[in-house]
Amino acid sequence: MTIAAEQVINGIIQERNLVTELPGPRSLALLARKENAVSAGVGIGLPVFITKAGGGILIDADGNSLIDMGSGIAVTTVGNANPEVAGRVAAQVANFTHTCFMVTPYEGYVEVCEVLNRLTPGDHEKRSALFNSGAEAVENAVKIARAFTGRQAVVVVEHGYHGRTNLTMGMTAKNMPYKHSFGPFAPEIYRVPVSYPFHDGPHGGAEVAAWAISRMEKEIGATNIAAIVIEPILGEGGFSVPAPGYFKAIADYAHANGIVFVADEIQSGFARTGDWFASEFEGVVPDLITTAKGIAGGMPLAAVTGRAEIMDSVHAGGLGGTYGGNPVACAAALGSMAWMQEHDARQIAKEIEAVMLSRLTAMQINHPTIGDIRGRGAMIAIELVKPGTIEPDAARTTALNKYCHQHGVVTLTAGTYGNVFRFLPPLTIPIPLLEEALGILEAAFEATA
Ligand code: PLZ
Repeated sequence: MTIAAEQVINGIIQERNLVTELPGPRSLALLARKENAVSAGVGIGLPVFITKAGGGILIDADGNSLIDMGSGIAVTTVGNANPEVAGRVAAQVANFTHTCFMVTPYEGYVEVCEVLNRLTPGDHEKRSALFNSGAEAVENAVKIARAFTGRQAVVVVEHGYHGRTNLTMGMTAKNMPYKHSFGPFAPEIYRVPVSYPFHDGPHGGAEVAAWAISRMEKEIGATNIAAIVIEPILGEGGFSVPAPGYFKAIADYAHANGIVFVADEIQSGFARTGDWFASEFEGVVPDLITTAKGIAGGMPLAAVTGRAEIMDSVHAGGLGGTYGGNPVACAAALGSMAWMQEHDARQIAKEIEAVMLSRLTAMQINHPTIGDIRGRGAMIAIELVKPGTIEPDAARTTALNKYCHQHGVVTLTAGTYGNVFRFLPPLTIPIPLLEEALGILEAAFEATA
């Protein structure tokens, strides 16, 4: 039998194929080594050790082919080892691997900043600065906002996630596993309500924004607030999309009060949701945007992009770091950005959304534990509850996740209550493979009923 050309990506046949139980013997041996060599503090979702990946498939050390519904937490949006990324990375590695941009610069860094300045919302003058991780980008957005405003307070929202460094742990809502026993956290961080339509009952976006604004007024005072930092779609918090009006009202409040409005688009950004940035669905132009994950096809790169007058308000030498904007990571980003533009990535994300929403909506009829189906583009989630209520069903979520893992589908959970099942497939996943993953999810619902 011949295999249709579109079913082979990166030399990998795009089909799920299990040749051992998961994890198989080689992965189990590697797991034993992991336990002896790696800190127990570093957890693993599914201990199959990966040797090759591409399209929508991950291949493990035992030769199993698994369907990738996580993209390494929204990172490999353009697919793993995308040839456009791999080719540019190889060429860059052969030329030079590092100089430190602050010591002797190179063009790739500037070019990545130019692309980010062009693609982020708003046609005002912009500047960018590059870093290594999402948390580092968030930290720098706060530094920049404080330098620009001369103010200290940072406002974040319930269910928000911003990273694992000290400042970003403090900005993150959920205790376990991110914050527990790691305090004290940085001061001057304030948390206000976020619109969460499935939980808010009759309260719409504008009303929840009014509560949040009232809290800022009474508990902090607008003139003390340097920045409001919000994810336009909650990431780790469970993919809740705020009700219309919420995000815009908070942004308007920030702009009316000299507060820097920062959209953390580290998870929702860069074509993932069917537009370059999720902020665009509400017509919001953030002052600063933080990006990471999907911008560089798997290489560590992050950025802060925003209004030139804010970005340039920092003293010379105030921003940086040894590796920030590493040339190899920049080459990967340029490859990833080129692929997205050539292949109309935003449209692919919308096609994935259509497939997922129709399958999940059909599943909900037989499985009323699916309380809510939400998200945008290739960033979709379901919230699992006791039928007819909003009472979380974390146990069912864990059971479903386990079933999918055992059957060769790499899935992720999320949510403050651990009851959200989220899907972040790479845009290179063939639709039949996506359908197969959803079929296994359906079987998981039946098996765990
Ligand atoms: N802001 C919105 O989603 C990273 C974290 C996984 P880093 N999310 C995945 C985990 O358990 O550590 C994230 C995010 C948003 C910031 C970050 C932080 O990005 O690159 O992980 O530092």
